Amino acid sequence: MTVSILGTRVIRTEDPRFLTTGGVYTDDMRLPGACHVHFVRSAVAHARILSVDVSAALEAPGVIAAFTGADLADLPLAAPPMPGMINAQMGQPLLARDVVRYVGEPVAVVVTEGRYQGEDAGDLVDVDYDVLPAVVDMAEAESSQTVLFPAAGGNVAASFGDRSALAADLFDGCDVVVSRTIVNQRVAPAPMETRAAAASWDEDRKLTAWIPNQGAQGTRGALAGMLGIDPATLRVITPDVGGAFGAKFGADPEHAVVCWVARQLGRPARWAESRNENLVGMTHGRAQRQTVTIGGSRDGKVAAYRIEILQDSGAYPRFGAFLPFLTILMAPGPYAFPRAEAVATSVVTNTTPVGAYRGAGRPEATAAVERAIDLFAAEAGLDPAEVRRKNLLPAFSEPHTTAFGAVYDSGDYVTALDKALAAAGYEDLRREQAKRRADGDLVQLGIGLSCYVEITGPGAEEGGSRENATVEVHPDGSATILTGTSPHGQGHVTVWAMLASEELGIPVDKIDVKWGDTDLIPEGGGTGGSRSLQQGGAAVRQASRDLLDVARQRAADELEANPADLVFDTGSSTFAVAGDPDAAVPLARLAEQERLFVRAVFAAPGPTFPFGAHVAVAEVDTETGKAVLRRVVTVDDAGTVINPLLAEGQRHGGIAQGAAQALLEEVVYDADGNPLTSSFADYAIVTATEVPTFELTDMETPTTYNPLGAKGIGEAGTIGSTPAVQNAIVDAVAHLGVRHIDMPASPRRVWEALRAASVGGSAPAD
Ligand code: MCN
Repeated sequence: MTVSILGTRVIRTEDPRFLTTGGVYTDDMRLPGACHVHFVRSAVAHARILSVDVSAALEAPGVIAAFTGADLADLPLAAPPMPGMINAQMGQPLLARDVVRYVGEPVAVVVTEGRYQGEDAGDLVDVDYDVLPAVVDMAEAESSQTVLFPAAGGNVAASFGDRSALAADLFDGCDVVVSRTIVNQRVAPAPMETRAAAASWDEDRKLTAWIPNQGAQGTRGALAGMLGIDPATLRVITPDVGGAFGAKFGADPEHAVVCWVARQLGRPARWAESRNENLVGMTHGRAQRQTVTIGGSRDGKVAAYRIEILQDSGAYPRFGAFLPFLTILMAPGPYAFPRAEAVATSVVTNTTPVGAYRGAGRPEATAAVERAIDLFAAEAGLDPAEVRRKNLLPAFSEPHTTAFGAVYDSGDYVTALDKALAAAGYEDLRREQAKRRADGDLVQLGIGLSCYVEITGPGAEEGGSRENATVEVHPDGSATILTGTSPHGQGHVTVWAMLASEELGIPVDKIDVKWGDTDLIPEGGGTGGSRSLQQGGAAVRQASRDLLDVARQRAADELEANPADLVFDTGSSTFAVAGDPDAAVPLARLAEQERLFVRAVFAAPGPTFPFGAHVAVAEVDTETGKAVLRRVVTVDDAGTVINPLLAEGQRHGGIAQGAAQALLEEVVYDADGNPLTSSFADYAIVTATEVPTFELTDMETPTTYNPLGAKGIGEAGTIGSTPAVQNAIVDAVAHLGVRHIDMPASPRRVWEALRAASVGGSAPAD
């Protein structure tokens, strides 16, 4: 009997290369004769450009050329996504033309023979700015006299729902009603590999662009749009990618400029940004201000919930302007609230554009509702675990449609919560907390909970719900898979090989996986929204099975047998006539005369909804305000898990990133729109010292939406952990009168909240 490889901890086959010779990233690509592009970026947040003088830069050593917005004036503006939903008048020129709208906006480029010459020459570009008032606070953007795009008629990029239609009687009959404005702060994706591009045009005017991205096909479309060229004349290649976290989907104006420069100068061009550029130039994430109101009975049953969202889109609406759509879709989370309302407005401000960042809209929904539940529990004087249990949807295996139109495929939220509480030893933790409170310890203990459900593989918004895969078996017994997904740390090479190996019996280490070359794989949805396994992996399985059908026919011809009489033995990867093992032919031999390959497309009937529960334990020093995360215990149910090692890796990374938002990370601007966090000295990116070892509990509730039974796991950890950690910190000082602390819970914020509570007020909102 052959033992299934699925569900086993196969070690990542990607790693030997990364751990020995290292990856080959865009900046490592050899491109003989390439010139280097250096971006001159705006030093002011909002200004009219009076002039850009590149003459001194042109005299500097190594300078080949310099270009300004005027040189690219005939190129289309980079259009906001989601036409019809987001104000189309807010497009971005590839290089600023008349106005700059954020610090870091590309204004000019200097092209040099050597990379470092560009840094020096860039300083010689003289930009004359007529500085305008900057809109930095999203709450001021809506009513501000300063309008970023006069043609757009205001600073609103998008509206979701009708604010004037909010029900006046939503909370009627509630014994307890709490309302609070909370901040889901702006964070930086900060992948290890910053943005980069290399571009080369051949004699037939065909462009090849090497770009670190999350889907070469989507990047091709975005680049073609910005360059005003036919996508068929463009080949995008994805070298190794050092992390992306949602921020490398599609293409940025800088990528298009590098391609344009290469065409203009008739020689290859390349660019790799510095960390400083990355922190101000790459899209940021989150950036919502949420007003939550929750009401219900004194015994803890919630009757109504409302969330009003203000989304900061940054200077040019990108995916960030659309985030509230997903936040609203997931607003009630796993709860059975009888009444719920949600509205949102996305505004533009003079800050770096906001885009997708791990979870993209769903962590914001979870953070809001999980804070709201805790506020409600505190007001009613109830245990937050009990309030959650009372309001969670009961287990269901048939699709459940929410008030906001999400169709949850399957779920068992109460079991997830109970498992997490049991694994954490919840009762013991509460006892320990009670003791420290009674003793008046300086260091208090906080226990934070969060229950979540999220959407994965959400459809066209993040790459489409269809995915293709081609599987080919070679005469030497090896196989190749072509996939439309685009791994950048998720381990698709290992898992796609496991899926094909399971069907074909070819060992995992003899299966090669290719992606990220639009000439080789013209179609694909890429990797985002934790869609890859449930759609791309399902396509690999389908292609493998279809390939066996083709091979069976060939084997039947060869063995002069009826196809139905053949048995495929995965152990030996061989077809044999049933009852006559001597009449056999190996799969590999069937590829000798004619290539043996099949392309399959898997179309998912809909997105899937992974869920879970997190328990965080934090200690807070009540004198200094310093919070330390002691434990994170999680249940993350992603349906059937194909490789537990990889799924756990995704959970670990996700939990750390989510905890980082609660504890440390925040992009900060001053009142004039100057970024104050443009290096890792100021942007407190999480490290291993700030997080404990995570305690993971398994739970698998398979979905019927794909033959693997799998839901996504790539973002779950981030979604669950942020509110659990935030709630733990608030809980540690709740007995001292603190009800809320905005993220990140820096010692200063915690200390201020404690001080405000001790003088009878509430924490200052900042
Ligand atoms: N997996 C599994 N069983 C499941 C679900 C997933 O074995 N039930 C495995 C998959 O085979 C895959 C991995 O877990 O190897 C993640 O799969 P999936 O949940 O389908 O997510 P994607 O591969 O589509 O990854 C996208 C997701 C997103 S949206 C972000 S953002 C993110 C993330 O993955 N960015 C990452 N994880 C990241 N990890 C790294 N190292 N770097 C990033 O930039």
